[in-house]
Amino acid sequence: MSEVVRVSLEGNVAVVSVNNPPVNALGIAVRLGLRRAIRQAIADDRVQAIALVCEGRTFFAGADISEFGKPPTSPILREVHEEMEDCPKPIVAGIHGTALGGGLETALACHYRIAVPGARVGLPEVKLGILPGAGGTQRLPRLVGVPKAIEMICTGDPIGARQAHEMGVVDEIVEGDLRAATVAFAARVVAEGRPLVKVRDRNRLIEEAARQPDLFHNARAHYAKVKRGFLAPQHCISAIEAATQMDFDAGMRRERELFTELLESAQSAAQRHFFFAERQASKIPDIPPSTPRRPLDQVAIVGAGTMGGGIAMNFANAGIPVVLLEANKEALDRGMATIRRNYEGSAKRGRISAADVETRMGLLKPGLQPSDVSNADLIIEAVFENMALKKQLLTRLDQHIKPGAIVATNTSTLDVDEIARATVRPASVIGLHFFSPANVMRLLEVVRGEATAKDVVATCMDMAKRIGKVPVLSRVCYGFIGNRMLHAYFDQAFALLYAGCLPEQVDKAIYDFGFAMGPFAMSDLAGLDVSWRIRQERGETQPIADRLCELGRFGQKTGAGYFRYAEGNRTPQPDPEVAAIVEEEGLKRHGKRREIGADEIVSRCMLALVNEGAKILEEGIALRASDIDVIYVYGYSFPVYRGGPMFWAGQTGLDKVLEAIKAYHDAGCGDVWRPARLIERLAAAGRSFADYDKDRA
Ligand code: 3H9
Repeated sequence: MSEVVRVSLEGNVAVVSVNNPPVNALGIAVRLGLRRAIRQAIADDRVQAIALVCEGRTFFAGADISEFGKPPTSPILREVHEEMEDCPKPIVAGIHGTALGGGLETALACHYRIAVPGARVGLPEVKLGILPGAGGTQRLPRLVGVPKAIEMICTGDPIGARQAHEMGVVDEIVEGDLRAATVAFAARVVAEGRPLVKVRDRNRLIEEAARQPDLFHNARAHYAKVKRGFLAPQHCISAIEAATQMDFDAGMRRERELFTELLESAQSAAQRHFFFAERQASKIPDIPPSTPRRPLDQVAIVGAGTMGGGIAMNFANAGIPVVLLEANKEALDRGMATIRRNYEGSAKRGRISAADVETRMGLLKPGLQPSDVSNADLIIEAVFENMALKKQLLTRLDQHIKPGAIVATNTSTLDVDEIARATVRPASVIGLHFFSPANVMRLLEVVRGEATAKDVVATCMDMAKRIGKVPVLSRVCYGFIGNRMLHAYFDQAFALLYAGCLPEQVDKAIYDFGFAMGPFAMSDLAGLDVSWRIRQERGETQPIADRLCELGRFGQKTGAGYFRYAEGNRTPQPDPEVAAIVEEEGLKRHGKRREIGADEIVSRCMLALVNEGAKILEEGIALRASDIDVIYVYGYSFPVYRGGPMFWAGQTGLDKVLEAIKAYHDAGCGDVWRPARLIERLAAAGRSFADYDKDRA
């Protein structure tokens, strides 16, 4: 018997136990082992039923994603499932942890399913740009009905065991020892002479759906809107529809065709890249996982403004006590009231309970004295973005901060090393760049200064996950990874305005590419006054933006910026007043205007990101190209189905990328177009950013 799949006999029940750490992915060794185990149990006359369980932290978490893109090895999962479903002896799946994707499909091929209360089940394939390709689109609707199957498969979100039980996915919830319960359930099935229930034979719910053709039409329209640009949800709906139009075997063949189309698509390649990129981002080559962590039981946030309040909520949400500090009582009261209002809003929308509001507020303690930070293991300053102010504040707090505590600065641009040097503990200082709104955005740039100790970095990477963030490490430079690249992107967005575009044209091209919004709607949302003030401090000008600010057009908050906004409406409306300013400034700069198509808009904005990203990589600011992708997808709404800017460049081809960058450079489009040496080197060697990441792993 293969090492990963073991069979033992308990009474008349064969226990098939799988152990393929870390998540029992259904790779070839597991598939072979499962098939052999089922055949062995069928052949053994002592066996009257089979209990299928997994060891370790979870039931099968799905097919082995790292096998995708390689030639399929027999037996493929659906072939194993056929043998399981046709097995003349009942098979009972005992589920703990997460039964996901191929894992849930395996359970659906069993005759009965039981689960522990904490288990979760789901078909998350859509998040990898594919569909459940081992019968999930054919079996799930037969069990739970088409509308619920569409929702589970198209969102990919898992459900808890209790809900799965109510929906009929799971037959029974069991407490205590799952292995023993699964064996007992299997023995009971035999003793009671219960039938072999094959999901494939249950047709009532899909026949019902076949009489409602609007169901599929409406689902297609809904997911075209909420998953704009994604191919997979539409294919998922087609596969489920097939279950209502043809018999089970034909439906399985249709599912396979649609699965293969998606698996071979650029979108799936991008989404699978992103799955691994996200997990890779928390690995830091010179900081081994065994690095000891500092304790983190109490946090202090200094500054109760929008940012500080949002940051504090993350910790309270995770059950970590927080002291929220302000210089004066009014600001503190205002900050606390805003947090309460946010929580109450969430409770009204049903996201949390009224009791949760009180529990979380109870974890937030207001403070006015510097000494209030003295019990904190982590102090995060979130005061106004000003170097002198931040240094002064940390110097004042120094004497109250306990030895070993971590001091974090929430800055999006300032030099973390300079801030660290102003304290008596530079090794304990780190940058934590939260994105706004800080209680919502998942990205956290963790900025490692030259003196930051390794255990401080390791503790902060862990802390980020504890509060539900996706941490990505950056070294120190102006704007770190995300905003430094954004600077190059905006440089091009403005260059396009001067050359011939209007804001709505640039935004439409970027929106159609897949971003949640274009650069100018984004500026209007963030507020134009912030960058205006920074430009003034740095002695820089941006005539179009400056003129809008001089007119008091600060974006959505003033009802006008690059666009106009009707009262109470956030939809950007093109504004002739802006068009006049853009045209005038464009003519001043170039003497003429030209027609610019969507392709050029996208090419210039994306290649600016890629070129700057490559410079960031070669300077060692980012560890990997894939880290940059994670930052752009989570922090800047880059479409995940394109994998992130660096992956997109790889799919475009680095030779073509370089050629276009050189052409913009030669056309005098600015220094931003000096090609990154890394791109030149990789393109010359016919290599990609993915190769670069692999070399450094
Ligand atoms: C599918 O099933 C297709 C079928 O319908 C059709 C087939 C024909 N494969 O996330 P973690 C690795 S598609 C390979 O940090 P957690 C992961 O890379 C699949 N590797 O742990 C990481 O490796 P490393 C549908 C996988 O506790 C390590 O395991 N299923 C897979 O935070 C730990 O992962 C899914 O999409 C995999 N399937 O979360 C579920 N899964 O340590 C994907 C994980 O080297 N998985 N790894 O970085 C998850 O959502 C989470 O991993 C899970 C655990 C919730 C299970």
